[in-house]
Amino acid sequence: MSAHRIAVIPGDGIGREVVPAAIACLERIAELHSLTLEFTPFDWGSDYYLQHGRMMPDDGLPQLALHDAIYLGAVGSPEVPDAETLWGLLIPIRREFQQYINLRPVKTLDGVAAPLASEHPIDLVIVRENNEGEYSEIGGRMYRGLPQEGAVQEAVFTRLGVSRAAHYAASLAASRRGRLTSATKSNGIVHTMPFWDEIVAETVSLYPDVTLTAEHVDALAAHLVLKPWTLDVIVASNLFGDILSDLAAAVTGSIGLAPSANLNPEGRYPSLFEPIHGSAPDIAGNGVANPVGQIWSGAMMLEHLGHTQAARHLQTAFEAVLRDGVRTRDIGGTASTAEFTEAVLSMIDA
Ligand code: GGG
Repeated sequence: MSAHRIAVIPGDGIGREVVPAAIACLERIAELHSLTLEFTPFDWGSDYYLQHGRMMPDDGLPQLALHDAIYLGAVGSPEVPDAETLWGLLIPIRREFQQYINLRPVKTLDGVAAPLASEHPIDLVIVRENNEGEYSEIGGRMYRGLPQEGAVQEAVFTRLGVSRAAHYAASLAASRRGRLTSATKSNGIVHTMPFWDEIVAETVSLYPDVTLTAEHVDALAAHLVLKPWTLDVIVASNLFGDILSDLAAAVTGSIGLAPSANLNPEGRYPSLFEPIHGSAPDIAGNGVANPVGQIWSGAMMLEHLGHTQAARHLQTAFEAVLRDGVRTRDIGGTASTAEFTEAVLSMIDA
């Protein structure tokens, strides 16, 4: 079995706590399934920025290109301007490696109370367009400091970008329950959203087994809170997908639970795996962060690398630990990150 080279960027805050926890689990799984996972750590992030004035070195992207996958913790620090942390690291990686799909599965997990979703289990996937849309560098500030000061921010939607996200989402829906919901806001956003709607509808019409519903993002947010179990696959723009996935994860109990895969579906470039949560500076350093989102992202990485059985083993292990009642603070328990991780390691061996 050939080795997989994995670039590891713990990043900031709790990223530095949950990444080592998840790597311990991945190493144990690798050992049991005779896989060779070579983890190469990169100390990039906000501390690197404070020392060097950038989030990663100039040759950061070429260094990452030498790997089969990238495993990221979190970025964000109160000491670094917000936009630097994303535009100096995460967004260049997503763009350089054509990771145009951000896959964000959300489901209820036994042992985790989800008061808003107690009636039926939730099992949905958000397909977020990951390379364009509202995440755009086009715009500017004018008349700084004057009463007439203003800012302009453009959103960019292309036929290529929207249609490939819609294809991916439709094909995923066809392999699941056949229901695709598109997040729109074409009543308020009069150019890009009608364009999004047209291309999504055109693309999904090629999938006869998929039923498409367009929902305004505000109504969809309410839908996610009130009847999330009726949703199957959601396709959304970059910003809408980011917001909806935090909301959906919170509905299942905590944003600490949810994983994500930033995929280059063609496999031409490395894909990146990260939990959806951020660096949580308010709890960083206390050893209490929930490592589930990071561990689950690791299972998605194993699946992507072609190791379905190993991925399932990891997934069933952390799910069994939750079912047994071992819980971190964010989901009503008392377990530390280390205690939860120990429980997962024992479950892997069981
Ligand atoms: N775990 C990844 C992370 O640090 N996320 C923080 C964040 O704000 N991400 C924005 C995004 O995914 O676009």
